[in-house]
Amino acid sequence: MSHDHVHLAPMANAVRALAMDAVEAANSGHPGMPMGMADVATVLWSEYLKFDPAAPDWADRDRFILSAGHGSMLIYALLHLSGYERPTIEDIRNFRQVGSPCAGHPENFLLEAVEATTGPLGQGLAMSVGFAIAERHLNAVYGDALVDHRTWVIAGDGCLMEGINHEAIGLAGHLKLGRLNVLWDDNHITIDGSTDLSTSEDVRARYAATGWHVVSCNGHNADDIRRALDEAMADERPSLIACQTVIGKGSPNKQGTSKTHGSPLGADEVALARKTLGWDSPAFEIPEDVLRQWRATGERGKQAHAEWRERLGADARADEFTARVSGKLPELADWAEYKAELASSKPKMASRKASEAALSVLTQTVPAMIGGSADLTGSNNTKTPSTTPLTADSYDGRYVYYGIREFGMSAAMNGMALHGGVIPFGGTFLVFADYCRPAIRLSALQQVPVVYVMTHDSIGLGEDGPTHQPVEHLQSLRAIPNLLVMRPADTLETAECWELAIQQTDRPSLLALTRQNLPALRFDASENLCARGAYRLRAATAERKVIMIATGSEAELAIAVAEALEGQGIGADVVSMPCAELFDEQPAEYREDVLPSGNILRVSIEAGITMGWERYTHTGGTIGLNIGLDRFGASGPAEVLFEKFGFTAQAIVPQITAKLSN
Ligand SMILES: Cc1ncc(C[n+]2csc(CCOP(=O)(O)OP(=O)(O)O)c2C)c(N)n1
Ligand SMILES: [Mg+2]
Repeated sequence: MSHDHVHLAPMANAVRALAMDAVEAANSGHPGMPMGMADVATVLWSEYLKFDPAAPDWADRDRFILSAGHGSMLIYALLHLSGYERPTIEDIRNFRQVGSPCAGHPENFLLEAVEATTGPLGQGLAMSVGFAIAERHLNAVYGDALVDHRTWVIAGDGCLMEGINHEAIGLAGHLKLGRLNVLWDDNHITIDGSTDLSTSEDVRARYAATGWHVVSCNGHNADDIRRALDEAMADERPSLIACQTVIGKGSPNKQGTSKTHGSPLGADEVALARKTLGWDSPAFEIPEDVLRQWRATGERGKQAHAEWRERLGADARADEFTARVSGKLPELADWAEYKAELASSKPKMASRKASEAALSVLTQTVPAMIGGSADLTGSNNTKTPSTTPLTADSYDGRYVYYGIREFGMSAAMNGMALHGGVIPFGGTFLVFADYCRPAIRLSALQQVPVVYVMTHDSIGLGEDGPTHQPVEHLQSLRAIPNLLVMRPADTLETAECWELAIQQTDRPSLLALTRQNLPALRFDASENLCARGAYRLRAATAERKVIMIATGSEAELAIAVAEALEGQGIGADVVSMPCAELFDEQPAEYREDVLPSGNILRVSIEAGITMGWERYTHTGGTIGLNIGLDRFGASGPAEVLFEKFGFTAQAIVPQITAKLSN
């Protein structure tokens, strides 16, 4: 490679200038990180990264993830300078303003070339592990000609200090993801000041201990950066490249201090930095020769992209590959038959088993599905005959043993989904949704169709006791926008929910499934009623006085209650509500039909907190009844617990009749 040493410094200074000027204009933002990493990023983008600014969706591009998302101006500057259509210089002038795609932190849904939403420290790097898994898997399936790219990450001290970093690098080291290269902005500074305030960890030793290759470089010396990048690319292991940098490099009075981390430098200091850097262009103006140099960096990728397109054109599986990376599902062969069979055979089984049965059919027809579990494979029932293990020796496998790394698993699944070409699903106990909640939130924010398989969804798990019994989880997950929380009531509903989950293109789904057996409740598979979110499972025979709304294992109970009420001449509907979010999206007439307004008592039944159920039960002047569990559970057999906590017809019927008579 021939390197034009002379021009790298002005190119890097263009990044610095845009960063400090945009932060100045917004009067908020983080200039330190982009200024400190400008040299490293310039070498990476101009000589190593495989990208084509004209085709941000090119399937075989290298992925660049700015895990240190607070340094968002770095990626905005790189994208603009190298010639992407967006962000424009106008977008950058409007950094951090409503309507600009240059948001405070990089958002994958605002700029096509932003691969992942970052800012919650540690998660960008952890998602990158998923990107790297997806790349190796698709490479194993489609070969070097179509899939052969790297995942580059810029991470800060914060990303490496967060607990999730341990999970992420452990998984990456174990899977020997050699195409994952992490550039660590090793600047010894965080918000509070020197890293000496809070850590004395030997980060390099920790990475080495988890199977990573570690190399260091002077992050302000282009030759040294190249040496380190070359070494990282040559090594078979994932690499940590510790780039020794000075935060805010170029700001004469503030560089090297936390003052540059998250505040504008101030007009005077910006002027001094211009002098120091030898940068005399006005704010937001890039000298033509520097811009030309930057625009030329896209040429390498343009060429590579053209060659790749030729290979794709000649590939027998071109159509299949293109459909797959664009997220198109194949025809679900045998699926209608499968559901019809459930409706007629009326199996009694736990919904986790029902999920396994559905998955067995789906994973056979949908090769993009990659499963896994955080060490609860036998409990979550996530493994099927079609999903052989994905290991360092066989990336073509489709089942990841994530280990006891719920957060790492979930972040990796986000990365896999963002990469494209794979549909990740992974399991743990519902109670441990808390261990991965920040990643579930990012699935929803990033609009990716990850599927969370969360079993042991109530006190119905029994003997493991309150540490393992979710109580507040369902409602707290329903509080996350853009997440479908699904709690099916029987095998058919479970199949329907799975069908819906894999059909989503821009939101994640979470299936809450039972450990204990459930009877079949639905005997007609002609329409996917779960798609409505809620539907009338049982219609009142006597004059309707009560509507019970139940989810999952409590649907069976609601039917028992309804039958007891009918015995007293009280007509009772049972509405099964597997997915409140989907119900809320239904047209008003449908919702009115299922939950008619007027003087009918509404009762919610769910073995979890009642908070939130008032939305469906307290309407039209009627205060309904909420049957739930507003306390922690207890250790014991499931049936005993349901009885103890009032989940029986005997306990519920009198509450309803009392309510009706006053
Ligand atoms: C999970 C999480 N916790 C806290 C923050 C707030 N925060 C943003 S940047 C930062 C310091 C990060 O330090 P470092 O990664 O070294 O960045 P540098 O100061 O070197 O740019 C913190 C605490 C965050 N964004 N995410
Ligand atoms: Mg730092």
